[in-house]
Amino acid sequence: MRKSFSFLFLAAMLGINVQAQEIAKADPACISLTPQQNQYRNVLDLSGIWQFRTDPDKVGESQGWMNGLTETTDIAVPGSWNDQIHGLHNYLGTAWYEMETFVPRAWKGERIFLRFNSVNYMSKVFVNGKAVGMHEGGNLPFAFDITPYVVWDRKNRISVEVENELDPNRIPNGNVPGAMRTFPATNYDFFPYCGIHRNVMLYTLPRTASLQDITLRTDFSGSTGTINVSVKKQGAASAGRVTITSAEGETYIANLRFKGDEAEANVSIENVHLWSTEDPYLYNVRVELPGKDSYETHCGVRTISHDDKSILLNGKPIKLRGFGKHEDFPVFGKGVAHPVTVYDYQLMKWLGANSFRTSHYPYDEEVYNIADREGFLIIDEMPSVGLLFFDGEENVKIRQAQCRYALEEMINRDKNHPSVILWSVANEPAHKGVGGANYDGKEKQGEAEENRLAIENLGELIALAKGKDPTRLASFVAMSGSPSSWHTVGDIICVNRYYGWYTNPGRMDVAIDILSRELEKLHTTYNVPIIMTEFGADTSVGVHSNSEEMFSEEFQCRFLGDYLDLANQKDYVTGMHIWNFADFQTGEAMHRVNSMNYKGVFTQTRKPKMAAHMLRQRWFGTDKY
Ligand code: BDP
Repeated sequence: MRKSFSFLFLAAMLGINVQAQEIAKADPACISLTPQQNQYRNVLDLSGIWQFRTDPDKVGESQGWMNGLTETTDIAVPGSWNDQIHGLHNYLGTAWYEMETFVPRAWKGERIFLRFNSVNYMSKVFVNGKAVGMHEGGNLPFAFDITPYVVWDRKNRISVEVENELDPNRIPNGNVPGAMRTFPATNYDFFPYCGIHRNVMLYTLPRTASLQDITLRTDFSGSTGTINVSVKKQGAASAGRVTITSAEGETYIANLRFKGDEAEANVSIENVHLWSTEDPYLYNVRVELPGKDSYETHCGVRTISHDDKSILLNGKPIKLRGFGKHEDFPVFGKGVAHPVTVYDYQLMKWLGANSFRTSHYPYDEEVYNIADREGFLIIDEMPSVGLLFFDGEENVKIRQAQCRYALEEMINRDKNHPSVILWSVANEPAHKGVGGANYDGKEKQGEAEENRLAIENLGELIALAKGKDPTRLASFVAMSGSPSSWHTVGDIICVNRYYGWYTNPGRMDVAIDILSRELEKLHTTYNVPIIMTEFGADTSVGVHSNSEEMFSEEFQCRFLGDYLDLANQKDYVTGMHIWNFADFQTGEAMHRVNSMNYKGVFTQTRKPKMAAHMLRQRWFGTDKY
């Protein structure tokens, strides 16, 4: 278990009175294998109505709230607290959750873990009044071994202290001096929902020996595929077995011989059935420590690479058609809402989309499982929106440490999904001169230092991603006006552009001309494929205009249509992701009517705007943008 050297710092931020006690920081190695129920493992989902109380003065720890919460309100877990509890919409401070559960007697003798799939932002977890660990950062799971804290003769009390205050050194950041003037003061354009956002589960791992991690890497040559399976275990087991089964029932078996806690097998598959967007074929993979533990997952055999113009899926150029999305729905906030997850896939298929980006943070795990089965391609993005590189190296270092941690968690969790093709290590790292100031090509004061830090730190994250996973692409998503030199760090170029909206508003002729010239320049300079990861226009549903004025449904169709037409003329544009799939909640700002970003092609409750019908006509059954 990794101990936290930064606990005192974190505790100070949480307002916790700390004695010189060590509190475990969650170990990213614990989250690699999603808990599953089988003959060796058990899972108990703790979703339901929990008890809740805010702690604005941060007195809970010193008053012992982990020993029993009083004056509570009901709260649904998972779900954000902001729009569930009246009066808490803008409350980002400390709050406590509590629930009680028996641990089944049959679990005695096993190792017992408690896993949270996402809590925003800082959490400290107590079992029966004892602190079992802490975690920083939302949108990714964390788990603790709670075996020593479990009681068997009565219910176990699980208490969680959570807060989501905005801070320039958090990921993503907020309360940044001089940044976007929104309330709450996020440095990003979506609402800072708080609380336990995804499922919470108790699960067991067999005590004598258990599988800790499985990494699947695939390749093929001619009609022969290979699945490389590398396995990490804990405890006493010297041998294991891998069984791969096709949908038609052919099986391939390989033995594992452990050296220390690691073993590897290469499984060859004749007449391999590849995974692709049109035919998302999956093999079943079962890893066993015979008589001790087993784990089952799925695998799509496919390769991802790129040439100078395209991303190549199984060696063939692919055009990504789709969206940037958000986890966002009325009342749920960022709480998992699987009917919405399922419906979103239905709608994307209806449109003929084949991909999306998990802007601006990793999504719930089921989202990736469905993508694997449905043949969607995912750009998996870390929660690092609006990173700053101009407020001094010390601050950059603090954020970079948190980025490394989130990157490790994200890749541990998502590395086996065939749907994931690219790791995005940041969305729109901010640039001091942004807003067109860089267009004159002259260096601004302090810019050389900012550029050095940006290239070094983004470059480090990309190198870490490629080191951990050499089978996928890695890059970051750049905003308009950020220095072109930053593009040297990624495998391919990802850019967000709003010409015709934030700049040259309404002037689509001018916008397309600027965009066309910029794309040419980027491609001739870097000679790599380009994905337009965002472009879009706020649109009020039901507002029409005979002259395609901004905010009308006609303007959104014109804007998106013009961008897509241009992309069809540029053979090095390998992806077009519209911003956004659906309207979503933001903070209050003069440019956000109703605290909403209305760039969705669907409304927040998934009603189509005119643009959705236009996209279906353009995309469904074609391979064009
Ligand atoms: C981009 C951001 C995205 C915003 C979008 C917009 O990446 O999060 O929502 O602009 O302004 O800069 O709509």
